[in-house]
Amino acid sequence: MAKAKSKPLVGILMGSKSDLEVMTRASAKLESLGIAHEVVVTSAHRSPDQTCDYAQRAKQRGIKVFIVGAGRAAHLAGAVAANTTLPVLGVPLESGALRGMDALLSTVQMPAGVPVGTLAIGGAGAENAALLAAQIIALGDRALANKLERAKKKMAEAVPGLVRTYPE
Ligand code: RP5
Repeated sequence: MAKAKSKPLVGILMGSKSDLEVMTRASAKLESLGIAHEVVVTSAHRSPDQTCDYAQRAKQRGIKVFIVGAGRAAHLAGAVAANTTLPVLGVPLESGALRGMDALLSTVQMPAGVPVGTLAIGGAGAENAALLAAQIIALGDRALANKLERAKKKMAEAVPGLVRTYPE
């Protein structure tokens, strides 16, 4: 019998199909942790109604956290945050002449009252957004919390420490 599909806990949103390659890092990290999620392309500027509708309906559909990537005049994370009380993690993406600085400033400079937790520009930000989303979900999920603790230990073990002394 086919395994029942789990309901998505994380909504990964991005402003354009051109963001997909970088944002796939968030999806891959969630997949490696076994966290059900969905990936949606929707734009604050090109499809504002669709963005608003998705953000407003997400909570009742069981979504716990949003990860939102956008480049240039990146308003998508802010537009989602304006329409939900769920945590929104923003990933500024590199696109165009300003190489992500534009998106970083747009994403990070939210006015008081509408929070967006802003990650690093690009792939590292996408991956860390997935880890942060996992850490938020793990507050109510002991098995996931254990998984994250094991991964952190493994990461520390892979750092070599002392590699050379001089004189030997
Ligand atoms: C933003 O503009 C998107 O998030 C993307 O990073 C950037 C460029 O989009 P395209 O013109 O490639 O669709 O809204």
